[in-house]
Amino acid sequence: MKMAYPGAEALVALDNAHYLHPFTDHKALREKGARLITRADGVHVWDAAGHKILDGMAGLWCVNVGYGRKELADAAARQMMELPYYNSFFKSATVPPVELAKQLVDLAPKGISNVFYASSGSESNDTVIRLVRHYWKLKGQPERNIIIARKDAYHGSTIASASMGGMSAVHKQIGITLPGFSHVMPPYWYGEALEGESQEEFGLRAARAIEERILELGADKVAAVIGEPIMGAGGVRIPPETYWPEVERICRKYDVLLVADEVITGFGRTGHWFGSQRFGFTPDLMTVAKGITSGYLPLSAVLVGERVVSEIMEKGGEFYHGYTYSGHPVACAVALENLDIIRREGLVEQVRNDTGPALGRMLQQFADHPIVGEVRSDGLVAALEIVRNKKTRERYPGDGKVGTLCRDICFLNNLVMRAVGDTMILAPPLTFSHDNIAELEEKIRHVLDDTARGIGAM
Ligand code: PXG
Repeated sequence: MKMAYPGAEALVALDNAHYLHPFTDHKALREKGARLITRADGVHVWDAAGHKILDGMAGLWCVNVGYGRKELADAAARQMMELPYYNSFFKSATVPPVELAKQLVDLAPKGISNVFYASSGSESNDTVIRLVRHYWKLKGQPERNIIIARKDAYHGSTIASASMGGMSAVHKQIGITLPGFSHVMPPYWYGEALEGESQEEFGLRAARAIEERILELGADKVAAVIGEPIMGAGGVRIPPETYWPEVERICRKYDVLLVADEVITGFGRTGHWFGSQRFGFTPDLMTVAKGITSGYLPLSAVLVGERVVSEIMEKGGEFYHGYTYSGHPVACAVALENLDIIRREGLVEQVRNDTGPALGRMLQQFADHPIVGEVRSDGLVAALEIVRNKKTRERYPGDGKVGTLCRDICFLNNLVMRAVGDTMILAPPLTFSHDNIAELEEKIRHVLDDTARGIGAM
């Protein structure tokens, strides 16, 4: 194929020769070569061949305000000329992270009063682990060191955050995962409910799996419970409304810290600033990343509640933890401008009252499609689950082969939709308009029909 971007073929060859990509089967990648993305604007990206592609994943769940925002580039350039870098170790601070901390605290649920910065969700979750253990040591209960997480959770790719995550294939590849984590069932009604069990009943049962585990381990051994308000990379699993309030009640009952991993659900994704506000619970700690800068620069943070902060402040003693780029002034300047855009354009309200419900209505039409088992969405995050038998919810054999086929057909139709097994995922930029929803609808119709024909289901 003739490529529109100069030197594209040579670049793809160099990519094959020298670039190890994240989460990639390199043997398979080499057979076809990478798809080179060369520019973007709004909710579309362009590849080297000149295809205009609708980005249904906001990059990787992060480009919340969309592409091509000059304000963000200007904010970065201004800060780079003023002060490109200084650290916040050794009793120093720079201006943007201070201002950003105040804004984050004001946006977060009540009780959150302080911010610790890093550059990625994985690092921030490592910080969560360090903070939680530090807290219980300061409290004189160092034996409280187990963190309960959910199976299929994604908390990052460092050894600690991946051990805390619940992905069995990842654990198998790591070999010896870190001790100190215990995994319980996820709140995945469509996949795990008993026959006739309502969403509400199932939500309570899934929450009580945490209580059972606390009792099994001994409450005096459990430091924290961590969860994504909506599980993202695990397949957009939206918990029943009963789940989080019950998890919160259980954590309070046994005096266990509650941690919300808001890396995906933060900054408007669900039509609320944070997923914990959407589901009505108050975490002691929160991890944020991705949408904090809309992905324009790497930045993450742990938002820390008064319960933990007061212990650290009162007892004193150095917390031996931090990163060179903790509170990077340029990344924080971009985050400040990004929050301004979200507020100025009313994106959170727009998702909650307008485009979120509109996306949900559009997708629900496909619930009748012959290969679609369940359609679920919340704000601008959604999933279409492909099944062989709609009644029994039987999946296709082949461990995600149909999802991969569907994703490849998306590529052919200039749509980015991610596959998790046989579940197709959407998390578009929060600027997604009604026109974009109409464009998406047409593409999804083609993609699902072609996928169904491809597997002989239509
Ligand atoms: N927590 C959650 C909930 C995430 O979704 C991380 C932590 C780790 O963040 P960093 O910045 O270290 O990547 C994530 C990241 C996918 C996919 O395929 C999802 C993520 C990362 C890579 C791929 O859906 N989420």
